[in-house]
Amino acid sequence: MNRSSNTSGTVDRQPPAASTPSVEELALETALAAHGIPTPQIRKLVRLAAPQPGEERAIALTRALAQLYLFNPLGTAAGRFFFVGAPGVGKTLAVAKLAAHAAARGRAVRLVTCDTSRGAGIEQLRRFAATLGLGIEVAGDAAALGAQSASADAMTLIDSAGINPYSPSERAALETLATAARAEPILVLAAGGDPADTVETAHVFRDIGCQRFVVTRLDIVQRLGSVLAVPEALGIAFAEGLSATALGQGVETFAADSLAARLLRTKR
Ligand SMILES: Nc1nc2c(ncn2[C@@H]2O[C@H](COP(=O)(O)OP(=O)(O)OP(=O)(O)O)[C@@H](O)[C@H]2O)c(=O)[nH]1
Ligand SMILES: [Mg+2]
Repeated sequence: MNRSSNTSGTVDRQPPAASTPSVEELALETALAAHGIPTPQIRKLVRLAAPQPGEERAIALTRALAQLYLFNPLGTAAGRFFFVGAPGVGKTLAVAKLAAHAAARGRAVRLVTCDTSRGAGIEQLRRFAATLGLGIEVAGDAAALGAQSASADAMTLIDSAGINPYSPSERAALETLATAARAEPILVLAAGGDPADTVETAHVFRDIGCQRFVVTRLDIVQRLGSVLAVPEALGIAFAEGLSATALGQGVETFAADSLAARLLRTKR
């Protein structure tokens, strides 16, 4: 309710007159609504993306996204990264693709898996690694992960088994592994699906310590509502976006401008 005072000193209880949205605001609203982004988030983005005179829509949206969300890619950084997520979201492929990306840019890469409950998990990573001319290390439990040697100059990517985020015992087991690994947990999320479901899942992994997330399946999903809902609700940072099954392709460093281009479905 608008409680601004008027000239007689009493409080004016009239609601503010709704301003008519401009053509530009309507066009942006329509583009964002097509992604299934919830209305309050659209309103916020449209408000922050009010274009300066002569400014392109993509530039204005880039400004709004940069103001609202964090972008913090892994790139080729040295360090230990522990990839976590629900079953089948693309963790193993993400590990392999990010390894290929970093190795192609000269970074030493170590590949580790603790997904030893199924032989298939190990073999899948081993096959990807062989394509890259790398071996893999198998560390099936907290003790083995904890006993791994450190290598300050390498990017060490650790694959894990998918967990049911609603299972307290699976969550606790994953947290134990992540702690033992002395690694930053990175959430892997598949694009598409219901925004509320995605946020609930992401919330569980945020509580395990994930501060950034990698998005998979951008090649086969058109709507980014569920992806946008995660930083909006949880404040965690966009890292990379993945959009191909081939190892050497489709690693996108998320940034406000590339995300704006995707949201407006324009080619960059
Ligand atoms: N088109 C496309 N397919 C993907 C992408 N990421 C993963 N996939 C496919 O999704 C399936 C599952 O990928 P995995 O990497 O095995 O998923 P995961 O999370 O490791 O699975 P679990 O270890 O069983 O939990 C595979 O068929 C992948 O090829 C992507 O970005 N685009
Ligand atoms: Mg896997």
